[in-house]
Amino acid sequence: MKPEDKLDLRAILADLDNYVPRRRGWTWRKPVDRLRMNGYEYSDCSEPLKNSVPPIAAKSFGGIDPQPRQVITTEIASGRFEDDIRRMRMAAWHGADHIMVIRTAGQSHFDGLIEGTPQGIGGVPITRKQLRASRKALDLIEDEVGRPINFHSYVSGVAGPEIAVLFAEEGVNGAHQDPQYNVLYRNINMVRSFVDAAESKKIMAWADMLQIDGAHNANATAKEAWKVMPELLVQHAINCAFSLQAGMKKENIALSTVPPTASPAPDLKTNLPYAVALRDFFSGYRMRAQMNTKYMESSTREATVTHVLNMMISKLTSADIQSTITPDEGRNVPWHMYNIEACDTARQALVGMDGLSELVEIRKDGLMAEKVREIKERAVLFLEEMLAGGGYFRAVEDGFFIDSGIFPERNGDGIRRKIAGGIGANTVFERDSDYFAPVPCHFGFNNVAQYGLRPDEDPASLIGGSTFTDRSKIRYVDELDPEDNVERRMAETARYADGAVITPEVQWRGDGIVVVDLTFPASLPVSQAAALEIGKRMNLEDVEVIHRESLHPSEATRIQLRGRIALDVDVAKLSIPEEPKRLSDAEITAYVHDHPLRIVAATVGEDEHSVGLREIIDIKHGGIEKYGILCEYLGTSVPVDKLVDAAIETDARAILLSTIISHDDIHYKNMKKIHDYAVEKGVRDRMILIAGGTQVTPELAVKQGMDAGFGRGTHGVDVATFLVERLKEKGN
Ligand code: Z98
Repeated sequence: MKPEDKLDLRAILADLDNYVPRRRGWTWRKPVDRLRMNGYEYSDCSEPLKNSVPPIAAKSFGGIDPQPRQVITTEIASGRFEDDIRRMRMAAWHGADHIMVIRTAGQSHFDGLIEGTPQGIGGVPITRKQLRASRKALDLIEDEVGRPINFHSYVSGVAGPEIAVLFAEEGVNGAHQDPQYNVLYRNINMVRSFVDAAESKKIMAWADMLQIDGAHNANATAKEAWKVMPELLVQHAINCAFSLQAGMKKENIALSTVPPTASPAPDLKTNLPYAVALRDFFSGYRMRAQMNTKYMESSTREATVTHVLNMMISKLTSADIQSTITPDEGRNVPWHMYNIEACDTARQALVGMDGLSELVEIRKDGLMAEKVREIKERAVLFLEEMLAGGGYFRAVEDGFFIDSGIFPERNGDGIRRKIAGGIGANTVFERDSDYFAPVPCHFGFNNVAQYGLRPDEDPASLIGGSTFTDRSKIRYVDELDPEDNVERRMAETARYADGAVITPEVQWRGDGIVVVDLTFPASLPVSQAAALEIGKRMNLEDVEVIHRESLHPSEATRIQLRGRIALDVDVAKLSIPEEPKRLSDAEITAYVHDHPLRIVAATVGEDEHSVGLREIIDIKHGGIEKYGILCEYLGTSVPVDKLVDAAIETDARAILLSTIISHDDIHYKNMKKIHDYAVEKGVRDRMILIAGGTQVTPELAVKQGMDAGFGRGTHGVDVATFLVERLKEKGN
């Protein structure tokens, strides 16, 4: 795959029934000891990518894109896997190597494996076809970026074990699995959930998948998230202990940690001791750090502030995986740009904090010690009370979890589930003494001895193997839904398939969605109504306000609209200006160092508008003096002959003349005059003449005898690039 070529969806869908995923299991980044890039030394970075889009600021740092040591997660699940894989490619180029997909319609509600069809349900149904197409695309993408990409989904609901098998077969590398999630948030029977979890975890262990637990959901659900701190530790503990029992390796068990509070609360005072307490209790386990969805509203800026503060904690306490899901999920507009922005925030912030632990140390006394101890004590007491009261199931019946008080305080409003209630109640039976299941990695009792097998032999050998050992046994079912399937969707957007005609999009090819940012000098309700009206008059369809922010109760309100625009563009008919060629700062500086260069500059004629010219010269905003070019600014309204004479006297190689006034084409007339005068003086060949100004059209300036003309939007680097290139052409 070449960077300039789009993902070939047809090729990905072709022969999918025979595609074999490359590997099983999770992959961590490869740390590099003392990575060197552009003269910097990094302490906590990993192997760089082969291809990437570096952070925007990298242009000032030789285009470097150092990769932090943490795995970076993003969740991509727009409901159309054919579009998701394109976004996966974008995310990988922006530093993500852990891609999650989830049904938007609640995976846990499915009571069976969905093969072949989305059954008209929204979201990504995680069918075999969708998983396989995504994994196949990711295999291409990981070659392109030069780093393995972990593919991840969720093992939950009463179909959990079947889903785990599907994931193991299809090369899914990680999954959320936590029976408490089913119990508390999806009202699935607790006994059934734990039995299913044992089975699922066993399968996940076979596939060497990384597991993430579900404790973070308590944060998102609780009335005040910081009050569930003690029980979060208990929830983590339950899932960790249970997972070990089911045969998972400790290093494949990740805690989903979420800082319980956010600014404007004193964020670090709560979140940092919490993170420290967690790591004290759970050393040896992996930490997957995620933001708290609870506090995310529609402001990307606010989400970014919290995200970065959270990442400081991740750095200080060495999280292994940094999730970027919340900044876009929290906004409820998980669109291309928000996914990518969040990945960029993580990559850049983590790299920016490189070496933090070599510079500062977390205190072990004072407020920190007090808070850590308090959280731990509350958690231990919670666990003890749970055990004393009859154990986990009983505690759930008694509403121990997600109570709005901070333990030991209780407000009696916790989530309560009945041990004999919920979905899948009474579906668990004791195995008979001759129980036998011809499957590998089965949890618990399996009477293989009755068929003469040793405990370490694969029970499936009795029926000629299983899908885990023989892929030909996997039955691949294509989509069955005649309406909602990839072929149908591709036919509907065929117009946009090859990129010859394009329309804006936020998540799906051809969705035509645009976002409009408007600020009105009015109150919030007035501005909102006005924005919708403007949206309609802009001919946007399905206009909706997605963000509102008061700048002042009466002076101004900012509104973001989304709407659909029924416009597209034929690329062949566009006149696409060539990107201006720019030399790097280092190249220009090196050239000027080796070939000292002096210029003179002035506004000419009756023109007093000097600001533009001075910005081009002045070092402050990147003017050409920063490259070591000696600039003689002669002032305003300088007669053209004086300008040329001054250039000759000072042995300058170039003249920069600036002119704004354009009535009667006076600016072009002055250009012609200066050219003629330079010819008359016999210096035109040696001298480079450059004219600039808001009304200057480069081609017309050249016609008047200039070497170059620069109009609106010119920066010092453009002028300096031209000077250096022209001097090189002239053999200096
Ligand atoms: C995250 N997107 O952490 P439904 N099991 C567990 C979960 O945490 C979840 C599911 C299953 C965020 C949080 N978490 C979302 C332990 C979901 C999926 O029923 O499909 O919504 O559950 O990545």
